[in-house]
Amino acid sequence: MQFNGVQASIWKESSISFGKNRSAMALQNWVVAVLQREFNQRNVAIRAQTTATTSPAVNVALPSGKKTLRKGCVVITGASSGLGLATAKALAETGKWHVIMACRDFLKAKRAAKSAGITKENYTIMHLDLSSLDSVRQFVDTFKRSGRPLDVLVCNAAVYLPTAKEPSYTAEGFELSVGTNHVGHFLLSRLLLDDLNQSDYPSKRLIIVGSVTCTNSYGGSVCIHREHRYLGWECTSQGQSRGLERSRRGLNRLNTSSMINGGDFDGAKAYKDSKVCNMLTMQEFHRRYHEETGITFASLYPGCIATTGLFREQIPLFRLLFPPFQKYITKGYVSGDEAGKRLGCGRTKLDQIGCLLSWNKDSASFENQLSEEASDEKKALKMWEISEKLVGLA
Ligand code: NDP
Ligand code: PMR
Repeated sequence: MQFNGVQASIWKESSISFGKNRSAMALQNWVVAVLQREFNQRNVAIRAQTTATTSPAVNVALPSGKKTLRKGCVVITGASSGLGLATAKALAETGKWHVIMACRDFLKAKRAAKSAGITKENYTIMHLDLSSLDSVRQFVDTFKRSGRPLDVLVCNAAVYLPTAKEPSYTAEGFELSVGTNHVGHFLLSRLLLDDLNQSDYPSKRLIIVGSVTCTNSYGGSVCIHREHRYLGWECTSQGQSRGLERSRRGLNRLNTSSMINGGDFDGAKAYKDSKVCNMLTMQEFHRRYHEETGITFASLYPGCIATTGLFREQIPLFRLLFPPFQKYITKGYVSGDEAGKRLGCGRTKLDQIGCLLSWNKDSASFENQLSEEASDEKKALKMWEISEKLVGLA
C-alpha cells in the first residue's frame, strides 16, 4: 500500500499500449479511438440481454492487419444518475470502454444515457435491483450470457435515507441501506469474481465507491455518527454475528431492531454502517484474492458531489444549503463531471490497492486514511463470513 511515486492511470490501459510522448500518445489515442469506432460499428452492439457472443480477445485485429487493445468492458451499478452516470459518460467518451449500466430503472437509465450524450455503441443497459438478491443473481446470469468479458466492476449504487422515521426492507428483509449498498453488492461482486479473474485485460479491477464517513479526515469525523464506532457490534464472535443479521429483520421478524447495533432505527447511521461494510469488503477482497488473481481491489471517494440524488430524501433546506456550504465553506465540493472523470479516468499511483483513494483540491490523488473501524481486519473477516451466510454462499 506504499506509494512508489509512479503515475499511471487507474485504468492503466494507456500505460500498456502507448508510448510516453504526450502528443504522440494523443494522436495514437485518437487513431485507435477512430479505428475502434469503425470496428464497433461493424459489430452490432449487444442490446438484447440474452444474446450470446464470444468474448473478444484482448488484442483485436484491425482491417489494416495491426493489432490494438480491444475495448474494455466495465459494469457500473447505479449508472442512471449522479456519479455512476458521470463515470459511464467519462469512460464511454474515451472510446476505449463499453459500459454496462446496471440499473433498476431501465427507462430512466436510457434517458440518462441519452441526455448525457453517451453514444449507443458504447453502452448496454442491464436490469439490476440491488435490493433483491434474486435480481442480483438474474443480472449475473444475464451478464454471463451476454458473452462479454468483465474487466472492471464498479459498485457505485447507494441509497441514503436520513429522514426516514421507520426502516424499509429489501426483498429478503434486510434494512434497505445496508441491504442495497452492502448486501446486494457483496453478492454481486462475489458472483462476478470469476469473470473478473478470467479477464485478459491489462487492468482488472473491482472498485467500491467509498464515503467521507469512512475516513479519518475532518469531514469524516464531523459526519461520522456519534454512536457509530465499531458499528455497535460486540467484540465476541457471537455478538458480531448477531450484528449484521440484525439488519435482516423485515421478513423473519426474529430481531427486534433493524440496525446492526441493535439500536433504534436511524437512517443516516444505516447508510454509514453500509459504507463501513463496503470498505471492509474491499479490504477483505484484497487480502483474499489480490495476490492469487492480480485483480486490483480499491475504493474511491471522489469528493462531495453535493447535488446528486443521494440527498433526495434530505429536507429541502438541506438540499438548498448543502451545495454552497460544500463549495464555499468546506471546499469539499466537486462537480459530477469532475467526480466522474476522477472515478473513470483519474490518474493515480500504480500501487494504490486495497485502500481508499481520494483527490485533493488540485485533483491529485492520494491514499486516504480509513477510519479505525473501516480498517479493522478482524471486523472485516467477521463481516465477510456473516455476509457469505446471509447471501447463501456459505
Ligand atoms: P445518486 O442517488 O445520484 O446515485 C445512486 C444510484 O444508485 C442511482 O442510479 C440509483 O438508481 C442507484 N440505486 C439506488 N438503489 C438501487 C437499487 N436497489 N438497485 C440498483 N441501483 C440502485 O447518488 P450519487 O451519485 O451521489 O451516489 C453514488 C455513490 O457515490 C454512492 O455509493 C454514494 O455513497 C457515493 N458517494 C456520494 C457522494 C456525494 O457527495 N454525492 C460522496 C461520497 C460518496 P435510480 O437512478 O433508479 O434512483
Ligand atoms: Mg459534511 C471538510 C469538511 C467536510 C467535508 C469534505 C464533508 C463532506 N463535510 C464536511 C464538513 C461538514 N459536514 C460540517 C462542518 C458539517 C456540519 C455543519 C457537515 C454536515 C454534514 C451533513 C449533515 N455533512 C454531510 C451531511 C450529510 O447528510 C452528508 C452525509 O453524511 O451523508 C451520509 C454529508 C457529507 N459531508 C461530506 C460528504 C462527502 C457528505 C456526503 C456523504 C458521503 O460521503 O457518503
